[in-house]
Amino acid sequence: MAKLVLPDTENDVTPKPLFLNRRTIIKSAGAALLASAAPSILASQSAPSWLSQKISNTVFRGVTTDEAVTDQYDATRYNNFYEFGTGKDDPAKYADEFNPYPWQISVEGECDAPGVLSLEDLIVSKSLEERIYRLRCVEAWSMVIPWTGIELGSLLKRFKPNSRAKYVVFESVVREEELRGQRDRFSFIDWPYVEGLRIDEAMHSLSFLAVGMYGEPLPNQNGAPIRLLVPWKYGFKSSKSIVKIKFVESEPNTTWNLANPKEYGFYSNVNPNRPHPRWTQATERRITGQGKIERIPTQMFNGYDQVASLYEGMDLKKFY
Ligand SMILES: Nc1nc2c(c(=O)[nH]1)N[C@H]1C(S)=C(S)[C@@H](COP(=O)(O)O)O[C@H]1N2
Ligand SMILES: [Mo]
Repeated sequence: MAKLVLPDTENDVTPKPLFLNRRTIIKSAGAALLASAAPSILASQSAPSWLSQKISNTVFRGVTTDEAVTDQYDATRYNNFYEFGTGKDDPAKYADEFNPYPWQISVEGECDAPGVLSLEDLIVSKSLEERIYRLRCVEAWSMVIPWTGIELGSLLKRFKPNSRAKYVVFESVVREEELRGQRDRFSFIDWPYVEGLRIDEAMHSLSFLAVGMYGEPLPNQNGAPIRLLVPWKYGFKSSKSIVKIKFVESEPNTTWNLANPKEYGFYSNVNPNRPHPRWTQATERRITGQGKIERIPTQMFNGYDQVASLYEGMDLKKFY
């Protein structure tokens, strides 16, 4: 974490209203101030202008929280994105080796209207919303991040999943030339990075596809140009840089479950009562910025109780 500590120019955490204010101020003050006030996020500068504009014009906030929002600096410098390497600072360090635009997503499997769509096809006609979500990594750190995007379910419906569509699989990008983690022959991950949800989880209104964060297009290190957010599950379920969505009939194999089935289950709902075999999940280290880290209790479903009905009658220690 030491690398993330900024010069102590601001006190403690920036409360949300101040954060939002600052963003408005930064925006209206033009590029020069932007460059000095916020460390530049070069990766997002390759995003097409229609996308930047659509994101920065988004005013509707669908979901929010009273908690302090994590500084943009930290949320874009301390990442897990093994395609760039396993170090927390690898994704930001190597982000500009990846050129996500133009982008296509293929939607296939058990559905009546499969297709290959460009990012424009998916996003242009939709109205975006901002959602401030807690992100709880299975490693027991967490952040609070404002994302811009669309509900996953609203997008999935368009492809008309059929009655055999019981699960949805998400595949991340494979580009060995651009993603140095995929060139690493000692990598324990069999690329692509694959994740999945049960169809009712995918259709839940909290499941979200983001194209932006902090009012800007996603930086490459955070999963440009489009990534999933499933805020009641451990962070690794929130796949980055998605190229394929597939409707399937049976529970799919997923990257972390394959890597270590005892430690990482298919469901991976945030659960303070089920310790990871090597550490407790009862608490987490909340990263807010300026080097401030607070140890706080972890909440069941990461505090998103509205999903509890999805798991009625299931033993969540068995289906971890
Ligand atoms: N394709 C892909 N998606 C991924 C990962 C990854 O390594 N590859 N890491 C996951 C993990 S472990 C976490 S905690 C979150 C981190 O998201 P962030 O870096 O935007 O905070 O991304 C998830 N999505
Ligand atoms: Mo994670």
